[in-house]
Amino acid sequence: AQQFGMTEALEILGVKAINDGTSTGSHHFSNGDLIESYSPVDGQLIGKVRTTTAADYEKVMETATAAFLTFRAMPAPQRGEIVRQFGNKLRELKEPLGKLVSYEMGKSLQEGYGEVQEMIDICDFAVGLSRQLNGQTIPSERPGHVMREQWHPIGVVGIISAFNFPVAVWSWNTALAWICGDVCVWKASEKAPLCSIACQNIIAGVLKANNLPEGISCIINGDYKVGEMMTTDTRIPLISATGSTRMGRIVGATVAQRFGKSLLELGGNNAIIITPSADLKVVVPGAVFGAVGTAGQRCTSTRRLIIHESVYDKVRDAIVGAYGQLTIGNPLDQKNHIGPLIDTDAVNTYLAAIEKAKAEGGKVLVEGGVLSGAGYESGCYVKPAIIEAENSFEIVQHETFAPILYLMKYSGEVEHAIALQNGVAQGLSSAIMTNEMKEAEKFLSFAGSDCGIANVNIGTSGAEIGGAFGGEKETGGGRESGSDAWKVYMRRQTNTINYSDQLPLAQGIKFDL
Ligand code: UN1
Repeated sequence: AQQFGMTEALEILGVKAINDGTSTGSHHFSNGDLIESYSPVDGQLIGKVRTTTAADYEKVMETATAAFLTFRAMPAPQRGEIVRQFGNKLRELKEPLGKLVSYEMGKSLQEGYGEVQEMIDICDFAVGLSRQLNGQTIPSERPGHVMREQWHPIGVVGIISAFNFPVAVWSWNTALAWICGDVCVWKASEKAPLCSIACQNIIAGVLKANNLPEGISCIINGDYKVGEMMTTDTRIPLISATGSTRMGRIVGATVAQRFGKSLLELGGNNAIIITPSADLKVVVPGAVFGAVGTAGQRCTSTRRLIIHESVYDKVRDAIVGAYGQLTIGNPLDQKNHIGPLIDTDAVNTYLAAIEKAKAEGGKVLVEGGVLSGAGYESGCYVKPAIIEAENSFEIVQHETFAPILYLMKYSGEVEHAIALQNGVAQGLSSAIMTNEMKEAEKFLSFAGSDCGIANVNIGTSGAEIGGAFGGEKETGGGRESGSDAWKVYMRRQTNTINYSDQLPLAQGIKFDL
């Protein structure tokens, strides 16, 4: 594989270090203030991006709504061809884009590449799906009648994404929305704006090469006020938002107020149940990657280990031992397992959570703390911590976006562990480590995990795109990505067609004239 330096990667992606926010490729209609993007890796300014004003937003929406009229008329498999070309471009640009993700967001380079791979995968999935947007035929109770269901493009899809997956979550939405015939307006996180410009540049090139309107993919930049322009806009029938439960509560209520649809993918508080028969060879890497991968900033990150008392000491020692092997540092250096948190605010939240856990009676097993000195100048590097805690602690009930892992014991049957696992307000991801078939099946049954994702003998994070992704309760209930998640990007229409000469009414109603 070719190796690019960071400057070269930024240049290839059209986001070469800039100071005035004007040379950001196809980032149109932005005349607002500048957002500065500093890398948590080295604290350096990567570039500046102009935010979207209300007037800019109107231009974006005009472009998007006009593009929808063209795009919805294009046969779905031809739209699939556009997504195929986009996926191929991503294959070509996997290295520079993965690098930018790693540099702007701070996740390890392996995970940066993994994120771009997730984009490629969803494109492949969407291409196949573009020939399978099938409706059903339904038997009619009336003679000479037939019923049918059709799926039509829904319109402009508003996407709000978080800093932690600055490119993949957008593509889960867009790849499906595009084959469905929708156009997209994306408000990326103001903490990773250059990633959004890079993605926009890539798709803009594909659209241009195919003589398609640029409004098929639009971006708007800025803080929550820019997001509000979309959530209150009746021209946007669907808002897909990923982020905190606090944000989702506001977005969901605002969109519901105007009878829009929302797809919410919010906080998680994911646990792994470790039973007496669990295989430590699987438990240790599963739990450790889950807890420290992306520095604990995935919505699927493992936050709690619920361990059977009979194996508690053995499992605790193995996990604590594994933490001793972890290297923290520049995520672009593949020797390091863990990069920085996104910013110093996140560092403060992490420190406060550790203090809170201690104040509530938690026992620190692996000490946290902020790293300083050479290589840690950005002030965003922290040590992953392990704390023995009770599920009922207030802090344990909350999602802290940082590498803090809470350990707790259960005794007796697996039902007790399931009750603890379900005993939080969030419902995204969950896992059980067991070699007992009955325990695994109980965990997966209606009386088992209440999460949208429930795994056996793998951790809580790192879902493949083929399955529907999302969760219940405060996680928001939305499903993105695979399975039949595409249906939310379309509007369903039920048709009844009469091919007889009579007009019999349904339910046997007589109406004689
Ligand atoms: C997220 O953290 O918002 O399952 C998405 C995972 C990744 C996606 C995480 N495929 O961990």
